[in-house]
Amino acid sequence: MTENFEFKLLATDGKARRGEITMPRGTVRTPAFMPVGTGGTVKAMYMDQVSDLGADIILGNTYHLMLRPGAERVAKLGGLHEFARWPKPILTDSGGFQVMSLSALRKISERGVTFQSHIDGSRHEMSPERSIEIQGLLDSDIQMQLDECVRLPATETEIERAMEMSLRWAERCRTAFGDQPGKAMFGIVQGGDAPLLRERSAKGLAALDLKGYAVGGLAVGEPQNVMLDMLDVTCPLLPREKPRYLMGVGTPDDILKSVGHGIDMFDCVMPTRAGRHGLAFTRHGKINLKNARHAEDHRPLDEQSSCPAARDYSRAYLHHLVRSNEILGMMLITWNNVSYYQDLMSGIRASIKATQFEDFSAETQSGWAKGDI
Ligand code: PRF
Repeated sequence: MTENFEFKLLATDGKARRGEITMPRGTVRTPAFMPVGTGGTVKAMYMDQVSDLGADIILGNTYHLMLRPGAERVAKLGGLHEFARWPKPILTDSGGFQVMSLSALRKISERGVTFQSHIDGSRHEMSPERSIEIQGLLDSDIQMQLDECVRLPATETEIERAMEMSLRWAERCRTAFGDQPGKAMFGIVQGGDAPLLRERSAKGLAALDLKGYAVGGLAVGEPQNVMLDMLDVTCPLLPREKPRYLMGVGTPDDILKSVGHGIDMFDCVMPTRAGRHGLAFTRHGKINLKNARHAEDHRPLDEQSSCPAARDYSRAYLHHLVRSNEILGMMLITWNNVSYYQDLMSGIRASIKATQFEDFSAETQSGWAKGDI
């Protein structure tokens, strides 16, 4: 195992890339999907299940963990890996995005963000430096710069102000992070739906020579074609030999298309959140298990899946669990969904290796087109 953080590009197929990030806690095969483990748990799953499904890395949240149980407390308990019993790599989001979407009375200025906790109303401040300090206390392997994400639609003036400030924060975060050979701090491209602002952001960050780059500020209210257009503007301006992470994306279709535009890493609450709401992702598309038509359906979600949740339980039983609000219903459907997402990524990687990404993509999409069966 390496002492350093390294990204190796192993193969390309059109704009799609297959690679490997190596770091002391393990190797991440890309394109990668990171299950979201917000508060130190991938909701409704055991870490062993997450690992067994092929996830090489999970995402944790600065915002949630700083409020509860507190970053200093996690550090005292041996860091997030030890605390949550996930020994493999962890990426932490910086907190700004969650502050803006979850907390009350939030204020953002050049110094950072101030906000009130959504849990107990307590007041907090987070500067770019403090965000990096917290991520260090959590001992996360990939740390994200503090940024400001503007929801779309927004005025160009507003998008530009947030993008320029995020760029200045990237520098402050880089200084605060310093030189940590086995870890990485990623910058985040902002710039909304304005191609020129995306360009300025990507070039500004590329000049900072960071170990990886995220694309933020997308999947925040714009249509999918706008998101993909922004990737087309952004990706060519990012260094080819560094990983690219599209934050908070997305549906299986978003992921497939974004890989086709040059993205290497993803995270999203979709598989876990949908799982808790009775929505299952399968090769044949989404299945809403709340629906009465599953009440006497003997078939499993997918008899060909290697995941017991997909293969061994009838839709009728899953329907019953969901309707009765049973914990096991959430656990089984989340298990199925994370399995589906990890299998999708593994299929994507294999197809890039075989230079058959386009065919894989078309076949996968036509599977979904068969609809809610
Ligand atoms: N910035 C950060 N986290 C994020 C986003 C962002 O723009 C998004 C937008 N899709 C999701 N998560 N820091």
